[in-house]
Amino acid sequence: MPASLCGTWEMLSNINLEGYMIALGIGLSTRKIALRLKQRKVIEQVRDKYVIKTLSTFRNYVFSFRMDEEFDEFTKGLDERHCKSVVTWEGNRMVCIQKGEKKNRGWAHWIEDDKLHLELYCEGQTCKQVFKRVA
Ligand code: ECB
Repeated sequence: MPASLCGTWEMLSNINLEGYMIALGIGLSTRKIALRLKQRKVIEQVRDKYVIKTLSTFRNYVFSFRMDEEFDEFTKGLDERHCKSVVTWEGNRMVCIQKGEKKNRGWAHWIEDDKLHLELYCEGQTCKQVFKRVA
């Protein structure tokens, strides 16, 4: 099992969220708000069940899953699409593939230098986020 991702994490950097949001078809006014947010991640694990909460002053996004099990994801408050999503470990990376209307969509989390890293990708655009641990 790779280093634990569990805990509370505060955003340090957020590169190309704009490109990622455009790829998802998010409108200009929502993008302007979203770009200003300092997101927090809360990652919890109980036995084989994970919960990842993305929190902000504007909207929150919460989803839960079991490893290696495909589930229906509805990206409520984000681009509001339905995906067939599956999360697996690839080495030390927690990798999610989000099959649906948008091609080549997914994300990966990993720990590097005690920081939580996240790449969110969609149709050739990649958003890179780094978080520091706060709890
Ligand atoms: C929930 C905080 C951000 C709210 C932004 C609101 C509107 C923008 C609409 C769509 C933009 C798409 C994504 C914003 C960036 C990150 C949100 C969570 C993305 C995600 O899928 O995180 C994964 C990996 O940690 C867990 O769900």
